[in-house]
Formats: sequence, structure tokens, C-alpha cells
Amino acid sequence: MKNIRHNWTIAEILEVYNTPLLELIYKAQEIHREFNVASEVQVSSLLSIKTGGCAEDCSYCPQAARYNTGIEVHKLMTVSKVLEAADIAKAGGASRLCMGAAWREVRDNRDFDRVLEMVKGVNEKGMEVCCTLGMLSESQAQKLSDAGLYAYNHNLDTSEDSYKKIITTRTYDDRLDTIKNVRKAKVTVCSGGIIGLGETVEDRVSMLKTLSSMEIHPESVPINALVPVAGTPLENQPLVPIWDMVRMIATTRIVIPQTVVRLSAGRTQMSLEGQALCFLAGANSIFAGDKLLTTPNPDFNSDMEMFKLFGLNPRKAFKKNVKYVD
Ligand code: SAM
Ligand code: DTB
Ligand code: SF4
Repeated sequence: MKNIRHNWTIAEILEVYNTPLLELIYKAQEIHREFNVASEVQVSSLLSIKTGGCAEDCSYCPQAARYNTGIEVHKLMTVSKVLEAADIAKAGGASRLCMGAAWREVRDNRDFDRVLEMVKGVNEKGMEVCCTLGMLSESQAQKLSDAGLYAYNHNLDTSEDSYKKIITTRTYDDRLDTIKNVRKAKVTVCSGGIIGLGETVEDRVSMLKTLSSMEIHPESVPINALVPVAGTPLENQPLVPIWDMVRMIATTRIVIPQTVVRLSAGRTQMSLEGQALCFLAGANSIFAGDKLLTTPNPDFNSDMEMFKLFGLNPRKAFKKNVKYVD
């Protein structure tokens, strides 16, 4: 059994993060090849099933009702529209559909019943289904699991300290509780964060400490670069330098070696060369499709061309890691 550590200290992670850049990329790639098939990239497509009007005050988010961001607010989509969108995502090369709702938390009502129908329907198409719906209770997580949910996305976003500066309407512990409920229901966990919120390197490292200390590591860790959206409190944040993204991805790969590290929001701000460095640093997943939830993303065709150029292949749905057996 390979050595997967759950006891990384802040000092150790900081040392990894601050390794000279090319050395860091080399080490991350070495670990990546030890634990994963380096040519395989997991491709997820995002679908905003309920857009805008959210009660939370996440400072980065265009969907919070309290900021004027000009997005088109939309109530919960119908099941048939979602299934149509799943077909398009599958045809575009995605093996996973991630359905996002701008909810603070799930409520036990007809909307939730409809989401359960969506999960069943997409699962029946042979795609991995992921949801990101805000906070979940144990019984709600179980219902999603019974409907065939494969993964639940719930990001820690940043360190516990900097979280309070970014969101005031819920706590870090609320986030951790939902992740525990997802685990109990035997759904895989997708949890990562955003860089470029104005956080320090220590904040980034502290978030990785929390993730790497979990008893079971998240099966996927999305690393988002902030997409600054006009009307949000973070609209004037400078764009994340590509070198920070590369360092964050490499450090995630080294401390959580077997997870799927997703090069997430912010790719329209990155060059192909920059993205190549992210893959070298151990990223092995992307969000594909011309829209994230409300902001633009490269389209399927240009990403498939990028894969061809780099010699990468989309990973098949439900494929387990062949390099590692417990
Ligand atoms: N409402 C649910 C929640 O907060 O968990 C699910 C949807 S929420 C939009 C999912 C994640 O998107 C957030 O946790 C955050 O990491 C990311 N996100 C939102 N706005 C972003 C932005 N402007 N730039 C980068 N990432 C963003
Ligand atoms: C994640 O970590 N990033 C995705 C997904 N999980 C839900 C969302 C990115 C959203 C970017 C801003 C937008 O398009 O609204
Ligand atoms: Fe709502 Fe999620 Fe946006 Fe926060 S990140 S405002 S919870 S949609």
C-alpha cells in the first residue's frame, strides 16, 4: 500500500508550496505518475439547474441575491431540460455532469424531489452525477445517494480564518458538517477552494491542511481561480498569476496524491501554455463546456483540441484508479 499521509503539518505544506517552481512541478509530476495515469483527464460539465437569487453572502459569487451582477435568475429547471443538457455534455466528451443550484441549503420539498429525479435520469445515461446544492442533512445526503448520486461538491473555499472575511452567513463548521453527511451516505466528496480572494499563502496552505487531514481524502479537489464578477465585493481583485495556480495545484497533488485535482474556474483567463503547466503540476480534471455556472469557459471543441495537442485523453465514467489498489 502506498503511503498516503493524513498528518501533513502547516510547516511541511508551506515548504512544499515554496519549493523553487521547476523543482516543485517536477516533484508533483513524479508523485502524479506514481499514483495516477498521467495521460488521463477527468472531464466534468457544469449545469446551473437553479440560477441566482441565493440568500448567502459569499463575496465572490455572482449568484448571491444581495449583489447586482445582472445575471439571469432562473427557477429550478425541468427534468427533461436537464436530461437534454446531459446528452449534449456527454456528446461533448464529458463523463460527469455536475448540477449546481444557488441554494443556501437543501429543503425537503418538491424541488428536492425533482433534483432526485434528475440524479436518477442522468445516472441512467451512464454518466457520473455530481450535485452542488449547498448544505445537506444526513437524510438528504442519503436520499441523493439512493437516487444514484456519485459525487457531491462542497468547497471549503479558503482557510477557516479567511472564510469569515469572505462569507458571514454560514460557518466553516457548517461546511465540514455537510461534508461529513456526504461521507456517511457513501457519496464521494468533491471539495476544494478558490485562490485570488485576497488570502495569504498561509491561508491556502491551511485549507490544504484541513483537506489532507480528513480521514478519507476528498476524491476530487477543485482549484478555482477567482473569476472577478462586476457587482460582487471582489470585482476589483487582480487576476490570479498563473504561477500561483501552478503552485497550488502542485502542492495539492503532493499532499493529497491520489485525488483528482481539477483545474476549475478561471481557464478563460489562462493561456494554453499556462494550462499545460497546470497539467504538468498534476491537474487531472477540468470543467468543460462553454459555461461554468454563470460565467464563460472554453468550449468543448477547443478543450478537445487542447487534449490532442498535449496528448491527454478523457477518462471514462466510473473508472477506478488502476495504479493503486488498497
Ligand atoms: N450554492 C452551493 C454552494 O455554495 O456550495 C453550490 C454552488 S457554488 C456557486 C459552488 C462553488 O463555486 C463555490 O463554493 C465556489 O468555490 C465556486 N465559485 C463561485 N463563484 C466563483 C467565482 N466567481 N470564481 C471562482 N469560483 C467561484
Ligand atoms: C467548483 O469548484 N467550481 C464550480 C463548481 N465547483 C460548482 C463553479 C465555478 C463557478 C464560477 C462562477 C460562475 O460561473 O458563476
Ligand atoms: Fe449561494 Fe453558493 Fe453562491 Fe454562496 S457560492 S452565494 S451559497 S450560490
